Amino acid sequence: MGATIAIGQARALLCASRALDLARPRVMGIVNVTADSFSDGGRFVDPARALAHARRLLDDGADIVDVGGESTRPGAEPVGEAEELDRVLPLVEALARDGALVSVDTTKPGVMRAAVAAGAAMINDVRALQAPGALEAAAASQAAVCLMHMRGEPRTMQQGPHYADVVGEVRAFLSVRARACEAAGIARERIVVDPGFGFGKTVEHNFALLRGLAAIVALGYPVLVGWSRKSSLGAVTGRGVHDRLAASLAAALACVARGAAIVRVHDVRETVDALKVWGAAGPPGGGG
Ligand code: 7PM
Repeated sequence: MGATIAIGQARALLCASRALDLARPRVMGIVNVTADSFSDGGRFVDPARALAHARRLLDDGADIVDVGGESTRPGAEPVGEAEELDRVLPLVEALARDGALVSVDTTKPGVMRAAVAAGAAMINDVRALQAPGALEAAAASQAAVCLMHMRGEPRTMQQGPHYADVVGEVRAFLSVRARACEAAGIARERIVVDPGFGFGKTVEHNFALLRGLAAIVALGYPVLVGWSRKSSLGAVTGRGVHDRLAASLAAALACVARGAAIVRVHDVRETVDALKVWGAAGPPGGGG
């Protein structure tokens, strides 16, 4: 009675040996192990500090922690595989030992394989497994995969991105990549898609994608969104990167209202509170 049936929406995501129930929205906490992460100011290059930060996010109610050692910010330079492994593996191992659901944010098949062996249960790839060998590395695991849309390359993607129909093009890309995963043997219950806010998109493109998010949700895969602290929120509010909490919460709720299943955020504690109130409010028009 009063249950909202979202047609075509998955109710659980298979992540290696466990299933993440998606009956309610889930929170992925961001753990950057990079020297140049735009919003952490490089505070978490030290692995011990990164581990403490990740554990706090879990304490704050993160359902997933996303560990990344290669900065994908616009203009960023690539990081070598050995360096990325050094940054990421000790964290993945320690957090998996704690029993956390660990995601690895990488585009490199070698890092995917090593991270999965160290206990990562999700692969978050901003290149949607398009690097040579990445699809095979993911398929050889039982990890969940997050396929993100990006237009262009991180170094140059914000230089005049153009779309005739941003929602249609992002949706078509995600559909093609998800089908490629399924053809490679990745069960559809393991697949998540992500429109990639800020990745080769203007402010207008990002808001068009938000308004049209239902079309991405309608693909039938759980949708993950990452809008936390990003510059489009600064464009709307005029706030700097460290003053975008309220904007990030509003963006997360706007996405969840349109069917997003997982929100990737820096501010886990506040997002969990916002989602609790959101959940308690029930669907709009639900009456008393
Ligand atoms: C500039 C833009 C600086 C983006 C930093 C970022 C996403 C992600 C990132 C996302 C998924 C950040 C990012 N963003 N993975 N990795 N979705 N799946 O905010 O939106 O950390 S990097």
